[in-house]
Amino acid sequence: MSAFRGGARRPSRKVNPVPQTPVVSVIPRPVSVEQFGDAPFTLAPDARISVAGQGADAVAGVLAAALAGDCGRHPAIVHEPPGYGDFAIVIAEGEAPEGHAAEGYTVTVTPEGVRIGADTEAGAFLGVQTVRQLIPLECGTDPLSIPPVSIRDHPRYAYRGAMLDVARHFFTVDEVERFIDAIVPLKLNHLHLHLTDDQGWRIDIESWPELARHGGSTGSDGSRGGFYTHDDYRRLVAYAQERHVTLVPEIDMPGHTNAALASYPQLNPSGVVPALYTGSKVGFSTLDADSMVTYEFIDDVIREVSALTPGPYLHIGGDESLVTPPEEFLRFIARASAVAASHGKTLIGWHEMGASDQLPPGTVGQYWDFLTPRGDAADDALSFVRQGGSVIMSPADVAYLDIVYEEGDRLGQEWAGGPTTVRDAYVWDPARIVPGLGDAHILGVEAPVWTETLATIDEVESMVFPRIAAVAEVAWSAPPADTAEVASVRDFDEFAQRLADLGKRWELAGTVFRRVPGVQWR
Ligand code: TNX
Repeated sequence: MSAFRGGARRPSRKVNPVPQTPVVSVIPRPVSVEQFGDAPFTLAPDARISVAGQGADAVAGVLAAALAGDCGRHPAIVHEPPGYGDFAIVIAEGEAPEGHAAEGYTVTVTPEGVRIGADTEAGAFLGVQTVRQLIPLECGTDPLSIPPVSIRDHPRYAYRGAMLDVARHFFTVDEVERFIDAIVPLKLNHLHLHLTDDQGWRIDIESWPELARHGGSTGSDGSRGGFYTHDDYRRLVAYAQERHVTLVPEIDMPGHTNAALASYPQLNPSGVVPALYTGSKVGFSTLDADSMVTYEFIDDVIREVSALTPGPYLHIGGDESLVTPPEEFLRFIARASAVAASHGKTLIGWHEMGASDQLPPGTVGQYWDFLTPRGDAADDALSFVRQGGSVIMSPADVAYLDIVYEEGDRLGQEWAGGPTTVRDAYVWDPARIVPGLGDAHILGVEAPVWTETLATIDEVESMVFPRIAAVAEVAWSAPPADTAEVASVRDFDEFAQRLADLGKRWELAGTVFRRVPGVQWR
């Protein structure tokens, strides 16, 4: 690992949490939960799902599928006002908590019924994710009843993401869909796909076919490789879209490009291709900033990927370009980002790209340094804001999902200041990392999983769960009080109780997760 990544072990934090009101067992924690009365909702055999408003049918389908899959119940979907004991999904202006029309929702449970209200289909979809966690685990055998409760909820951040590295080890469309299914209950709404790296190129580029054919033919540790055709990628886009997840494709440059350099001699100043790479080193490859061909290549690649991507964002990497001389890096970023932006997407780049003061308007930075910024990381992150953009927070020592849980773990990496426990992943605040970078300029939070050591989707899940639940709550739920101490922002013990319930749901869903100590798994 490069020296830049080294770092002292994080100091142990004294946790002295603010007392919190009891909540229902939902992750991420809803903004407001009121419990009233004792009489629960009980599902009758003839209960229905009443729908009103644009998009409510689709959301009702999601709820119906959950009730069928989780509980073996089959309520009919009707376009009539709800009767006693029905579910109701209402999408209309003014249903969401005020000021949170985009993704806010309410859920009200009384003996008369379960009502989900939202201004948008996305909000109602998120409400259904909450209702799923309110439904008791034993709903397949016991009567299905839900305690009376009134929930008002909305996200702290608009961008709540996970990143899957499909470049080091390749994962099939089915495997990525399984990953999407597993992150949706956590109200994550972006999936960043790290599509290219030294070890593999995973998206077909029809104008440069060798990228995928040759550059995608292997992966870390000599794994079998693979790539997505345009049709595969469209399938993924549609699957994600139906679940209100936006795909964010990343084409990493100028570093992390050995697979591309190995596929086309003209991308190399020497005209000679390097061998394909299957190791785990970073920072040894670079595109040539001073060659015309480099920008023709970028233009073609970004044109094709942009055309396949309905979402607003396209990530162009920019990280760890350790063999690109600094002046050359700046020339490259200015020119490459202009070419990339010409295809209409808002660009995202790892924070190193902030070294450039020539970024296209609105370019988003992704901060991956530590809770205590080192080197130029804080200034690089602020540079995106100075240039009219915003920042996604992915501090590696808490949000990187491939960092080991405990020293000596078989899977994962150790470079980010020691192991990361679930508590570490939970007790931090995105707005207290880079001085001067507060919520007004934080687009959101993302948890990346890099896959140098993770060869199967089961191995990926065994690293990702449960830590991703902690990061998802950081991304969704504002801290309960305006406290001065970051350590007192979140009550881990209360979170751990909810996590135990979620673990049972993961088990039933077949999601692999790690039964870390400190949680009373059921
Ligand atoms: C850092 S931080 C990387 C990846 C590695 C990962 C391993 C950053 C943007 N890049 O290239 O896979 O560490 O943990």
